[in-house]
Amino acid sequence: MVIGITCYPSAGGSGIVATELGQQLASRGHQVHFVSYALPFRLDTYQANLMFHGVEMTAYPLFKYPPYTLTLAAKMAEVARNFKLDIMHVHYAIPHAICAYLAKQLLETNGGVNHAKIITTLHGTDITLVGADPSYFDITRFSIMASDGVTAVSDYLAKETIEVFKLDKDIRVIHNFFDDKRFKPGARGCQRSEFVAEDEFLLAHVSNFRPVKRIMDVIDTFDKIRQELPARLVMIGEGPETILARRQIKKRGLNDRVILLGNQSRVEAVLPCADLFLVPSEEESFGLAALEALACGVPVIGTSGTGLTEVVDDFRNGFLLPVGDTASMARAALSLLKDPNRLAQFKKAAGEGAKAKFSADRIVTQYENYYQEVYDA
Ligand code: GMT
Repeated sequence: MVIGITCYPSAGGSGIVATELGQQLASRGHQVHFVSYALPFRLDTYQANLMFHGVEMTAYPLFKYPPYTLTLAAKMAEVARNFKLDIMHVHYAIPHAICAYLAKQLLETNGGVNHAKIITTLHGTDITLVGADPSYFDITRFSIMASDGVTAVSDYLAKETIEVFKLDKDIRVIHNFFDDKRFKPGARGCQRSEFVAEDEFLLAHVSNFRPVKRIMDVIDTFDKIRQELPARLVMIGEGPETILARRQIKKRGLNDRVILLGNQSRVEAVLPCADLFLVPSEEESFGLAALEALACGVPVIGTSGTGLTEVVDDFRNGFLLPVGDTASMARAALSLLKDPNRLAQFKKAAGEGAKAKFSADRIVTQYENYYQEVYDA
């Protein structure tokens, strides 16, 4: 098929899923066209069947807020027309779903023919935080209803979407996935000794450092752990809470215990070195970062009542605890770290569980089948 993919190019989960999906589809022989304002974060190597179309913005003094939505819609229409797209797949509803709708209208004006179907993939905060905000609610609901197909990255998110928007629409759940050729257990490509001494444990965290990730809980949980066991924490990513994190790390005297790596496009080079992954988020529709950790053989300490329940097998390859309960998170982590046999079992179950449920081979086929189904409808 000829597939257009629109996503945020920044280092967030939705852009990463969109990029990895495009790469997988291209390697299966589909022609994939990315449309965005910058080259997506993980789209860093040439690949056959894969093209990128940048959205150029024209600055004009009248525009306090440059109208990216309009420029993007026009670009999507241009790419759809020039390359005869079969599918316009947009990731993160706001504003991409409404841009796809506009692009379709543009293509169909003046007797134009459009055969591209719009598929919107909902990722989480586009529904739970931003979409539910009164200023975006109606337009988000409209753009979901106007899509030819809608997918959500978890049952949790699909239910939340139906509930929040009172929708009568089929939402197909297609879970996130990982490339098992890159994300593997074992310390390949990463030197544990770069982060910890031989007798120390390594904890890891990856996120965009937004308030929803509860970065202070990551630091607090780690602080409690390292008071009982020799350990270090490696934190990957950056965002609005990075400054607060640095301040907190300093205040607690953890400067030599916490390594802040900033954004890294190849997290699979670091994750296999870790013993445990911390993701104490307030909300998580799925938790791609947690899946990538599991895939690398790293058990997860995360939050219950979120989409993480579909990713982590509680008491098998991780522990899920109430939001904010850093005492229980630290206790769960310590119980594992102090029991080498159990830790080894959890690490094994992490890699196996991830591969059995979320390998690219399995999930990308679900997207291909869904594309065909929506195209034929
Ligand atoms: O929270 C993030 O990491 C960013 C956000 C995004 O859209 O970029 O992530 C959401 O989409 C990811 C990919 O589907 C999910 O794995 C995350 O759970 C989800 N984040 C939230 O729901 C908070």
